[in-house]
Amino acid sequence: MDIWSYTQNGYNADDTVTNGNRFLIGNGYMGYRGTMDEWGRGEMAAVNLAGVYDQNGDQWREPVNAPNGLFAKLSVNGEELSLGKAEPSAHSQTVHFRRGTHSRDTEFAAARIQSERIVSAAEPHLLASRLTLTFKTDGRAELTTGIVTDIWDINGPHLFGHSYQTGAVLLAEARTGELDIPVAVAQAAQCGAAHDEKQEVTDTGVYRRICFDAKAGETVAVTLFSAVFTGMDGPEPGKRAAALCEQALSDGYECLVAAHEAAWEKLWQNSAVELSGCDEAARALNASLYHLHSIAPRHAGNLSIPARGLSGQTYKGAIFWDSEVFLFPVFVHTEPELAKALLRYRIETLPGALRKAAEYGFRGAFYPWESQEGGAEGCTNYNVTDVFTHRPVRTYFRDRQIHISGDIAYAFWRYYEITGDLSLMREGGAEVILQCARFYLSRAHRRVDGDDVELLDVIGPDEYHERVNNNAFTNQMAAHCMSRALALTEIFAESDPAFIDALLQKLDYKDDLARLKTVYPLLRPVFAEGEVIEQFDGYFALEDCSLETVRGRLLDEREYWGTNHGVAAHTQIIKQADVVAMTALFPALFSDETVERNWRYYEPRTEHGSSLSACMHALTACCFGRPDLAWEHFIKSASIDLAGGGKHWAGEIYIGGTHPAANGGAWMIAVLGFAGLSVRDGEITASPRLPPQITSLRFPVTVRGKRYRITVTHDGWSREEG
Ligand code: IFM
Repeated sequence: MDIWSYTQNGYNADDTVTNGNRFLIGNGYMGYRGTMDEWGRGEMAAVNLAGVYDQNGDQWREPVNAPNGLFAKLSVNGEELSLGKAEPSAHSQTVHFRRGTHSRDTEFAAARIQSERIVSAAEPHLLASRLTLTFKTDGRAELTTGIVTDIWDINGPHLFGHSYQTGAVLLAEARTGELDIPVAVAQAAQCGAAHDEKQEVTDTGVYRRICFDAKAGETVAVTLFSAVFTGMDGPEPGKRAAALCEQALSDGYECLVAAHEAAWEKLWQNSAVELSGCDEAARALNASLYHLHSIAPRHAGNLSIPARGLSGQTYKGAIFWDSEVFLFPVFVHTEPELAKALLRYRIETLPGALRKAAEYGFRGAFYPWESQEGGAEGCTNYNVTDVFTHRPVRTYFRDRQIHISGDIAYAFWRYYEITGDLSLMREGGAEVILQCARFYLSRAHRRVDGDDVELLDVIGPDEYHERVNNNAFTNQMAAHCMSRALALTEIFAESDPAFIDALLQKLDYKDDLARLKTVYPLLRPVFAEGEVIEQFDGYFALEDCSLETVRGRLLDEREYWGTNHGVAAHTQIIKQADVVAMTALFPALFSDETVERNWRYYEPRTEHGSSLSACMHALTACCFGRPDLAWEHFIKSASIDLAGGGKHWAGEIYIGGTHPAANGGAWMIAVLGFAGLSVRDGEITASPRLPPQITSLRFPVTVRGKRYRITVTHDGWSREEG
């Protein structure tokens, strides 16, 4: 088995949507779905842009898909050779993880179409593809290529006022409806055969029709270059896109691919986890890291990663807690500069979080549950549609999932712990933590009949139980955030008193600081050693039935299990790791016995209805020394996008796409779980807990500016510098 690529042989129309995700390529600036060269909106072909959002009318606000500059459809003697229309005698599709390429190989009666496609890892605005056409009959070949502006959107259209230019470089320009952001796509083509070319503008784009006489046995190569710029990249995106295409044309495809592959190789040198003993798992882990690298916004320095990556507009292209809790760990251990950039997004969106807290009548920073550009809250009050009535259902994710602010503070603190670098705190991280802590101070209640401090009416990670009191995970995150605010002021009081004094003064924080000291110890979840921790007040009183019982109550398989009338809401069945996630994120607080007790209680009661769930269970199983129990969760997390698992539709809403959190979770299980890597005060230790299927793990980590290579076997571990 080649652990660096994945190939699917044969064509099955039912795989169209899944393959769009499975074979995705991207570079953080844009993602190109794994569709065929000749496909369009019907097959969900899309060039999904990072950080450019638009709202059409009162539909959901979502990221913008750019026009497709790599479209290419071949006809021979008038017969269209399109997968899904003409029957292929053979077909395969491959994504190559090490090189970051997509390829297809399709045999029709009249010709064989092979293509390779890249979204350049070296030049964020550039895409290219090379088509190799081998003819089986003599005849007139017509390749229609160009820039297609009739594109797939979930809540679109988003681009208006299209204008086109023909010539050696084709150009399509349009503007978004809401914010009037220009989006420009250019295309250039090179054909290896003597040909005629006609160009035309239609209401679906600007095209060139490349016609030539083909001979049986002859192979013709056609190379396409496309460039994408938007108004977010600076002025005159059209000119820049055209200029980049001209440059690519003169550099040539081989040169672009060489630069692209070199950039990918560097990423792998920094991050590849060599897993020996199980090729299937090794490939799934490579696939996971591949997807993470394909969507990491290295070009920006202040963007984060949407919950479905760059695979489309699902979840409104928004940034969730997934970024800080599930994606950040891999980057902070392998590419700290990128981890810093992801957190910078939260610094820059702090004004949005302050506004949101104020809207709800609180002080401090309440981060959006689904964050878009500038910290705009993308989460609606009606985030689910009832499958029976087709009516929107009031959900409370936006208002009550307050653990988000603590999750963000947690990542800022981990960044400091692992890198030892306080510069991010100075750049705004300290302000983020202080404002998040202040939010919890103003959100908490103190009982009149006692000293307890409580967080009432919240939603924890388990979204099937809305509006609960004292969710253990939320209370712990809030307490941790408050305690980190205090720790930070102490660290700066020693190292840079002028900085912290000025900040506390600017934020008028003196009274809050005093309050934090008394409040946070009272908020921590109280539990006795080795006991099962109640997920929230009253959870144990809910009906304790099996997952199968609850599943059996469904009247429709797409029914939502949560909200008031959901089948899980009045039972102990939960959507995803909640208490288990708390024990995974705060291992020092819980003995192995407590972790195990809680795992054994909650795991059978967990639907794992979210792709975020498996990795938390695997991590904790490693903690209490049972990597064998972690294995199934590891495979599930790592192979999620290869297997095409996860939910694709919720009622009439498409919720499919890639699963970055599970991808990040797979790395966490391998490195933090199986290898037991831990970094405290700049010291690296490992405590191997390899499952029987794995003989060794070898991986790089970067700690306090130094790179190490860690090797873990069943007999122990070692580290080398460099
Ligand atoms: O952030 C998650 C949430 O925990 C469960 N629903 C999907 C979101 C995005 O992945």
